[in-house]
Amino acid sequence: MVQYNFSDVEARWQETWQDQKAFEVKTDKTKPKYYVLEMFPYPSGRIHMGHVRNYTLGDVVARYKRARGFNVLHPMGWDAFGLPAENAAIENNVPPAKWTRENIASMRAQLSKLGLSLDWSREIATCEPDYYRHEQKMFLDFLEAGLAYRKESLVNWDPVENTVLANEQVIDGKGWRSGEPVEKRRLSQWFLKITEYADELLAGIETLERWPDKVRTMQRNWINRSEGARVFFELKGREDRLEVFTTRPDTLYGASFCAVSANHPLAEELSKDNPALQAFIAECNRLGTSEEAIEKAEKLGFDTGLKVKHPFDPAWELPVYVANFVLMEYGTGAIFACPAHDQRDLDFARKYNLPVTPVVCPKGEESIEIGSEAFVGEGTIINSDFLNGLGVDDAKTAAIAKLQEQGDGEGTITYRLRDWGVSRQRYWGCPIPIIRCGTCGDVPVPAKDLPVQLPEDVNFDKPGNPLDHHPTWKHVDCPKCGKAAERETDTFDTFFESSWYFARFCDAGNEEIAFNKEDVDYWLPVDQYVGGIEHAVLHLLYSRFFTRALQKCGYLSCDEPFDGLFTQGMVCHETYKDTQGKWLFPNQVQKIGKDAVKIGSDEPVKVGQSIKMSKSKKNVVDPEDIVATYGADTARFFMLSDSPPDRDLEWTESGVEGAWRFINRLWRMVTASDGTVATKGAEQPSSLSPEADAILRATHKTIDGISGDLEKFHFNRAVARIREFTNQVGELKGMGEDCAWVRRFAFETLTQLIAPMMPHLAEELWLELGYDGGLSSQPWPQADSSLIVDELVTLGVQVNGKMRAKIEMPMDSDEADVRETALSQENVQRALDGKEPRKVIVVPNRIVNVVA
Ligand code: ANZ
Ligand code: ZN
Repeated sequence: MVQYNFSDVEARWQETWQDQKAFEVKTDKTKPKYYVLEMFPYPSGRIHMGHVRNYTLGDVVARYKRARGFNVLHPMGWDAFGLPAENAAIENNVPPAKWTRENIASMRAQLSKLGLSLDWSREIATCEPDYYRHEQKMFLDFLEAGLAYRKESLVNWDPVENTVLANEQVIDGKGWRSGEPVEKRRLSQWFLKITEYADELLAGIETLERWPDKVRTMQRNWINRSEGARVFFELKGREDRLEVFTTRPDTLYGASFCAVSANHPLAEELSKDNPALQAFIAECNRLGTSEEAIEKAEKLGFDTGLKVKHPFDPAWELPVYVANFVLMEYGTGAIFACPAHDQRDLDFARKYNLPVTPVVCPKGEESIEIGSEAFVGEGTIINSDFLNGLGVDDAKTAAIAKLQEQGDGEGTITYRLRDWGVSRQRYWGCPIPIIRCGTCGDVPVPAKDLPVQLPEDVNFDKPGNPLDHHPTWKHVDCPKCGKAAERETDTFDTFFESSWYFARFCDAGNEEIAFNKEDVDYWLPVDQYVGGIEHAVLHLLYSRFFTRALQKCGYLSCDEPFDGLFTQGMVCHETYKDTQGKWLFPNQVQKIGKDAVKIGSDEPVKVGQSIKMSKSKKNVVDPEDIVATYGADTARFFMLSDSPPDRDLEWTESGVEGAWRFINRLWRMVTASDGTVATKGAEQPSSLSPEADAILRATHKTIDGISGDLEKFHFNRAVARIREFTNQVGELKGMGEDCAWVRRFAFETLTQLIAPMMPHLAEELWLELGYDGGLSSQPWPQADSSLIVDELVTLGVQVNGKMRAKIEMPMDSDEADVRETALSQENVQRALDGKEPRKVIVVPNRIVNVVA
C-alpha cells in the first residue's frame, strides 16, 4: 500500500511557493482586494498550538479568497518589544535584542513548515528601527495635533517589575506578572487623548457588524458613557465649592454625606497638618488604582470635619469624608452619597452610622424600607419636595434644571474611558522621541534626527531602567537652545506598536514614511482579522483610536481598521498526573481506553480534565513534533475538523491519527484508480447513468455547501462535507465512460475544495491529476445551480408545544441550519421574548420543538 510521503511533498511545495513568490502581492486597483490578518505573535521562541489554530484559520480564508479572484494580502510579523526579553536578559544574561532576533528566526522556521500562504516580503519586526522610527514620527505628529500630552498622574507601580502597570495589568490589586501588591505613585507620564474620541469610538461600534457581539459589548462597557450632572456644594467656612459628579441628581434629597478621593486636592490640603489623615491616605494608596481592587475592598472613610450645604436647602448640612472607594480619575474625584439607592454608599452609611433616606419608591408599592440592600431600580420620587411624584428620568431633568438655574450645577457627560498612558519605565521598547531641557522644557526630537535608536549595549546589573544608567545615551544637547539636556528615558507601552502594524503591512518596505497613503487606502480596512478574545478590549480599542488619530494627521482615510473580526477558541488537552501528583506531558503517557500508564512502566496515571494547553500543567503538544510525525496538512485538517472555530478544541492523538488516515485514504483513492478515471480534459458524455448523475449532483452540492461554509467560518462543517463526499465518490463502482468522467470531475473538484485546508496534499494531487500549473493559482470551482436544487420539505416549528411557524428547508438539511432558520422566525422570536431557548429538538424533515 502506498503511503503518502508528506515530508517530501510538503517541503517541495513550500519551496516552490517561495521560488514563485506565489503569495506576494501588489496594490492593484483593477482587482478587488481582500486583507486577511491574524494577530501577530510575540516572539517567545516557539510556536504553540494556539498559533497553529490562529494561522490555519486565517490561511483557509486567505487561500479561499485568493481562489475566488481577490487580490489577497496575508502578511506576518513580530510584536517584538516587551518584558519577556528583558526578563530573559536578567535571568540568562542575553541581550534582549539578540534573544528576540534569535527567537524570531526559529519561529519563522517553524511557521514556514505550516504551509501558510504568507507574503513574507512584508515581514516586520517592531523592535527594528526601520519600524519604530515611524511611530516616533507619529507620536510627534500626535503631539502637534494636540493628541498627546504629558501630565503628572497616579500610576499603578509594580514594586517587583519596577514599572508602571496599566489598570488592566492589575488583577485583584496585584501585578499581572509579579503577583505582588501594586502601589500608587505619582509620576510624569505621556498620554494619548483617546477620550477625545470616546463618542466616535462608541458610535463606531454600531458599524462593526462583522464583529462578535460579545466583543462589541465589551468595548461599549469599557468606554461606558454616563449622562449625569456636576453639582457644586458650598463648603462651610471656605471660599471654594466641592464639585461632585453624579448620574443620579434625582436622588439629591436622599443625600447623606459627601466624599472625596484620597488623592483629591482637598484631602491633600487637609492632610498637611493632620497626621491621622495622612496615615489614612497612605493606607488608601496601597489599594492600587484599578476599579476592581477598589470595588472589592472594605469601604473605609475619614471624617474631615468639614461640612457642605445642600444646594436645595441651605440649612441642611452634610459631612465631608475622605473615602477609599472614590476614584480620583473618574468624574471629579468627589461624590455626594445617597445610601438608600447606592450599595457602596449604603455599606458606608451603615458602617459610620449616617442617615439613610429613601427617595425612590418602587412602582406599585406604597412605601419603601431599606435594610442592608440599596434599591437601585426605577420608581417614583418621594421625600423630595419639588421632585415628588416624578419618575426617575423626569426628576433627573428637573433637578438639573433647578441646579442650573441656581448656578449650583449643570448637566454633563462622563466616560469611564481614560486617556491612554503610554510611558513605561522599561528598556526594551520604542524610545519616546523627546528631549528634556532645563530651559525649553519638553522638546520634540527634530524629524531629521529620527529614529532615536535604542542602544543595544546595555546591562541589567542595577534595578530600574538601563536607559537611565547608560553612560552616554541620554545625554544630548537641546535641539532648541543647544544647552546640555537629557533624553526621555521612558519607552512606549508595547500596545503602541500593535496599534498600527496592520497599516505598515500595506507598504512594509517604505523607508521614507510609515506607509504610502495610496497603499493603505487600497488595503485598509482589514477585511478579516482573526485572533484571541483576550484582545477584545485594549488592542482593538487602541487600534481603532490610532486609526482615527492617523486619519486626523493625514496618514490614511478610513475610520475603522478591522471590518471583520473572528475570535477563535482555545486549544485544550487532557491533563495527566503521576502517582506522586506531578504533572506529566502527554508524550510521557500511554492511554489504554479511558485509563493511562506512564510510558515504559506500568505506573498508573491519573487522567484529568481537558483544559487550555499551558506549560504549567504540561498538557501541551509541540506543533513541531506533530508536523514532523504527520505533516502540516494533518495538523491543519485536524485543527479544523472537530469544533466550530470559535469554540474550544480538544487536541487528541486519536483525532490527529484520524486526520492522517483520511489524508492517506484520499491520496490512495485519487492516485490508485488508474483506468477508472477519464483523461484530463475529456468531454462530458452526452448521457449519464443514474449512478454517475448522482455523483455529478453531489459534486455541485458539495461545492455549494463548502463555499457557504468557508464564507461563514463553518470550517468544521466544511470538513464534514469533504469526508461525506469522499465516501460517496469512494462508493462509485461503475466502470463505464460516464463514471470515469464523473470520477475525474469529482477528484478534481475535491482537490480544489481541500486546497484551503490541506494545501500541500491538494497541490500534489493536482499534479497527479495531470496538471503542471500550480493549484494555488486556480480559480475556485463553480457550482451549477441547476444541479443543486434539493427537494424541499416543510417543517413545523413549535415553542413549548404550540405551533408558531412553518419553514421550508432542503431535504435532509443540517441540524444546525434547521435550528438557525427556525429560531430566526419572527413568531418564534416573539414567543421566546428575547430569551435563549433552553432546548431545541430537531426531528429531521418533520418538526422543530423549541423549549423556552
Ligand atoms: C449620587 C448617587 C446616588 C449615585 C445614587 C449613584 C446612585 P457610573 O454610572 O459608573 O458613571 N461616582 C461618581 N464619581 C465617582 C468617583 N470618582 N469614584 C467613585 N464613585 C463615583 O457611576 C456614577 C456614580 O458613581 C455617580 O452617581 C456617583 O454616585 C459615583 F442613588 O451620585 B452617584
Ligand atoms: Zn533648550
